[in-house]
Amino acid sequence: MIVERGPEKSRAPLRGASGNLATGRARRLWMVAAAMAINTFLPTTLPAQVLFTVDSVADEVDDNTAVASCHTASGTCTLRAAVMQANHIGNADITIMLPAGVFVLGPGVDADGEESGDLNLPTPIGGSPLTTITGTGAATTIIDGNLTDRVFSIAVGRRVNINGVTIRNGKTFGNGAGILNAGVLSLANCVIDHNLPAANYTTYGGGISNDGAGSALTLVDCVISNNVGLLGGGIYHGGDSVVATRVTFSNNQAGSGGAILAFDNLSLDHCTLTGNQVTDSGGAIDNWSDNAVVTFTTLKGNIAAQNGGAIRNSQGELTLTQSTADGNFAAAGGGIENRGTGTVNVRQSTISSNIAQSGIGGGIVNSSTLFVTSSTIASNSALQDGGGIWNSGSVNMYNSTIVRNQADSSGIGGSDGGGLFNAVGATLNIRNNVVAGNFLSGFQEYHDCVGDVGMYGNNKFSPGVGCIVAPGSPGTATSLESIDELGFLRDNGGPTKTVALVPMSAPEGGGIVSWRYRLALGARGGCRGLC
Ligand SMILES: [Ca+2]
Ligand SMILES: [Ca+2]
Repeated sequence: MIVERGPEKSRAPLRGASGNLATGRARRLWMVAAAMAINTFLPTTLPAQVLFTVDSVADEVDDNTAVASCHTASGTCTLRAAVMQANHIGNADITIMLPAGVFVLGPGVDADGEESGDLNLPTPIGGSPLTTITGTGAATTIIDGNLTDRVFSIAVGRRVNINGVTIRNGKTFGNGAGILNAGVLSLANCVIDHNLPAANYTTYGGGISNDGAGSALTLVDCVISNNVGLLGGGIYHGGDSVVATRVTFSNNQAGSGGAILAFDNLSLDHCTLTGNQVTDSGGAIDNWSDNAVVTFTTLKGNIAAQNGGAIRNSQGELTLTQSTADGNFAAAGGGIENRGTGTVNVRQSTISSNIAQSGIGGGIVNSSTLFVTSSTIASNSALQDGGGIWNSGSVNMYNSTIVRNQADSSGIGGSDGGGLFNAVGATLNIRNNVVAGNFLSGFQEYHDCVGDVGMYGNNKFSPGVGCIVAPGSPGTATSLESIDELGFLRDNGGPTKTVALVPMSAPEGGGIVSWRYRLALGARGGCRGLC
């Protein structure tokens, strides 16, 4: 329980110890220590801490914000009255406790104030107070915009924590139908559901817009679902940072970036992005940031009508580590499209069973810079060229496995590169890779590559099939003894599913552990028996 209290009394700065002062290094160290001690005990004025306990689900204003209590004309404390009073109380940390219930907001318009429509949290009057809104859990405390206005509007400089609530049914002609954040917002144990544009597809950030200098959004243990926006169905991120941990983005819709569209620092860790859809590109993620990091995350069943079923990297740099993109759909680049000036790093990850329904690149389309390290590209399918990867830029692949991908999926012919398609003039280098069991639909033979491939280290291909070795390549290209050496895509103990190479002299998973078996486990990080 937080008790109301005034500012703490200031303390006098500590004085440094008296006595003889050494010269030289010892004296400098003393001065540093003394400065640190003084800094630690500089006079401080902590903001007051205030608790408002909401006792009514009605949407009713505070009847006198000059009086520092949450109070309505009905003699209650409502969510709106508490927020209004938090805005007027000055430099004080406010905690607003919400009971279980559905808090339906009254009508408003995008430009309205704190008295109506969305709940405005403006720039603080002074200082940097923290406003905390705590519900009883997302299943039981629900703040509902009633599809008349957005739900929360947080201005620049405002710090807000929201915990244990559902925010739903926001609707706006502007951005951020659920939450428009220009401040510093942390969300935990939340659901952001079914927030919509008022005009057809003009809203940036159906669920949340995080935009403006200094804006930062942190999400932990949340679900962002069924939101709709033009850019970023779940989240539009044009601000400073978005950090999401254990967040599920599901069934959001947008023009681009079904789950999230990001222009600056983005971190997704242990997240799930599934069932998001776009009419353009980037079924789950559309990245424009120089610092997009996706770790321990699953992207599954996302759909882009154009490119990048799971991810489009439009520019900047996106790193996918220990993650899986599986079963995503697009016209081209069923899993990932990397274009423009973008760089994509795929590390210890699996790109599997993605489909380019009408174009090139079942797993990945790359026209810029792509690095694939200790990863698996398996069972992807393209209607046209490049079942695994289609490249017109620069690709470097290390210790990776490209298997059972399919090009020319309709079998009508004219398309090439079951595993890898390297366009004329493009660069594709592989080091210690297995590229095998790839095929063209309708043909009874394997088809691993089209185009020159730079070979480094030792590389294995389907029996009797190979790639054209780029002139001057120092590495070797040899064939597997049998295609039966390829195990199934499954859990072999790493962070994602992998394809093991089965020792021909023993049953899969047992018997003699040959160099091939070590090779098979390489997608877990090592360079296997090929180094
Ligand atoms: Ca009041
Ligand atoms: Ca408002």
